[in-house]
Amino acid sequence: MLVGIGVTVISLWYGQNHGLLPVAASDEASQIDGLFNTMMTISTGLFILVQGIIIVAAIKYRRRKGDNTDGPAWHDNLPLEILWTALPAVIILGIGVYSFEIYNSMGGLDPMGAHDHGTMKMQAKMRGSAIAATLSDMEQKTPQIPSRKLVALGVGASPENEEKAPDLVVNVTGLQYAWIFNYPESGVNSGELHMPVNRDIQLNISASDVLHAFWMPEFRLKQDAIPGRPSELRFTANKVGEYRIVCAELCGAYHGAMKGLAVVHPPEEFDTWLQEQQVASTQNLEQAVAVNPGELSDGEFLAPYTSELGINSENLKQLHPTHHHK
Ligand SMILES: [Cu+2]
Repeated sequence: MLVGIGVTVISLWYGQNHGLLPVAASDEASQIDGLFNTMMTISTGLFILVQGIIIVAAIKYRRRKGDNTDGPAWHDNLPLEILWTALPAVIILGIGVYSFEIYNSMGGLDPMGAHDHGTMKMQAKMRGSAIAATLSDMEQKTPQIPSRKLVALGVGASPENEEKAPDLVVNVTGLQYAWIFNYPESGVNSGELHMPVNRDIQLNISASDVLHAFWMPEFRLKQDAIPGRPSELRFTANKVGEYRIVCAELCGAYHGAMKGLAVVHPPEEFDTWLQEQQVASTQNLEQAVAVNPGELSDGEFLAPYTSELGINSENLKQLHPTHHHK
């Protein structure tokens, strides 16, 4: 009786104080941690019980000096067998139902649901976006809504957010060996995932070459990034700070270096960041246009090469001004 109470108290304490998990930075994380801590409590109890019995038995039933007889032959103990079959079955069933409940409340049972108006509205918006159209091919690739025949992948809207569009959509592309983030509403591209705190965020995840896995340990979220198959993560970051993004699928020689940064801002700070990025990307587009060789005259096009070619600028001016390189 005393031993039972002792084991229970130790297990309950260790289940809450194991210190194995990093900080929990999303609404979803606390639920996952609840499940993990429950399993930790049960495992600690079982560990102490099994190891305790082994140690006690090894001491109590050790061979005494001069005793060369066989031990008693034991077989078939029906009540014991029923107990050690039923107990794990009940525990596993309980954990199964518990984790199913958590997965459901996170939105894991219906990712990219047919009623997900958020994604569809967002994609319609993107098709009309002039900024998105000028982006390079790779970044512009938007995950399509999968055909009904495919199983949708990821974590979708929680049941209470089902009919709501997400506050922010970010397209995530995994490629050897980086994560690229595209904000379809503003046309911003970034190598870091910036987002506002306490907002409903939707990540549309895809890969442009091989399998990757998008893992945010502090958010307790992980989702495969698959070429040709979009997947989704929908969640709420609830702590301002910087967090790791890790590729969790061996994707090539530099897989170990495929890390990223998730930055959770207060909402106003996020808006400022987004505006800064928009300004920066507009400047980049103008620079790209300025060096488009198709728009240069022969003289302008050849000017940087004159010293290599041994031509002076006077000779360049003699070239026919209407002749353009295409
Ligand atoms: Cu990878």
